[in-house]
Amino acid sequence: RLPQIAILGATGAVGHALLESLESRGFPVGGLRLLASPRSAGQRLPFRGQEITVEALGEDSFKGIDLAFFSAGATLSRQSAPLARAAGAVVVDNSSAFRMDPAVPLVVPEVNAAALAGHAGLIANPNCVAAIATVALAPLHRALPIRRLSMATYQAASGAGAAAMAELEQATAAALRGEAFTPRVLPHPYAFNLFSHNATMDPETGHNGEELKVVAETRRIMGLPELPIGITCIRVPVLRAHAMAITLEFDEPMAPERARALLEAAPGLRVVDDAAANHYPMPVEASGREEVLVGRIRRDLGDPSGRSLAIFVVGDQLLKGAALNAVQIAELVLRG
Ligand code: A2P
Ligand code: 11C
Repeated sequence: RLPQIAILGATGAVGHALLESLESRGFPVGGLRLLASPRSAGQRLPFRGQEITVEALGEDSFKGIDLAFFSAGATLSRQSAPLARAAGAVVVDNSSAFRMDPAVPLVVPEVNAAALAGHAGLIANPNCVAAIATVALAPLHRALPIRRLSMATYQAASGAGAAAMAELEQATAAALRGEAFTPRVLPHPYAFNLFSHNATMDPETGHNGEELKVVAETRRIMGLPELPIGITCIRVPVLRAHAMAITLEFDEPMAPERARALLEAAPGLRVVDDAAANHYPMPVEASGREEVLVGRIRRDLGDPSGRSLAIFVVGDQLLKGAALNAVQIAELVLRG
């Protein structure tokens, strides 16, 4: 029997990408229930040549469901996970609700698939920066232990949802017409601008919630609970791919050529590192792609000991940063 599948948050940016990924990967689907808020009930979304009607989330939404993807925010995940579990569904949750719960595996299949063993029917899908970064960090760390990381991110609108993507387009169009535009979704003007990530600031650490999540989740996925990580997260006017400049300090010197060979052989990655053409990873080339792009592989001039490398990593926020990773987790769950 093919699995009965539900998507909570089907009308959102990640919801659409989940439909794309289920389709593009030929995921086995016996039936598909699309769930969203009452605002979207009755809307029809395309899947494998059919149109599926969106239903409002309700008490019985998970009856008969084997596998549920959640992407409607942490509050709804906390409310709906017990309902879906009680109905017998395995939940792959894209929110931050359960990511640091020791009883819930937090999984990037290329990095820590083994963490799925013995899962209790609830699996957390990581923050998009953590998922994309660890695909590039893990193969290097397996070869030579990383002892410290420093990163700056350039994050796309999609991380703030479908409404933020629309706001980027509207704000840019208004700016080109010379018209005023008042931001409604993001806190600052988005056209021809960038700003510190909109997550809530933690006055104690001087870091925002996004930065703290990336630190905690990267440590957990890599199995390095004490790894020192410096980070600055910035929102940039890009639609759907996150970029990150990462400096890695290893226990011993790592030659850039060796790092490149390790990255070329690693799953889920494509090396884009053409110095002659000045061609490196770019959001326009990462958007819509499953692989994470990595390039600018070089010795970090800021560390005279020679133990540090710098890399530039770009991945589709909606695919590897969210939906694709969730579907890959579900593939492993079905395989058992
Ligand atoms: P809706 O489109 O009906 O508001 P995004 O992150 O792109 O903004 O998407 C958020 C997703 O979460 C959407 O599918 C949205 O549905 C869904 N959602 C928001 N609030 C609720 C709710 N109260 N019940 C069910 N789904 C919700
Ligand atoms: C962003 N990464 O780009 C965030 C959004 O941890 O799931 C997703 C937050 C999360 O704004």
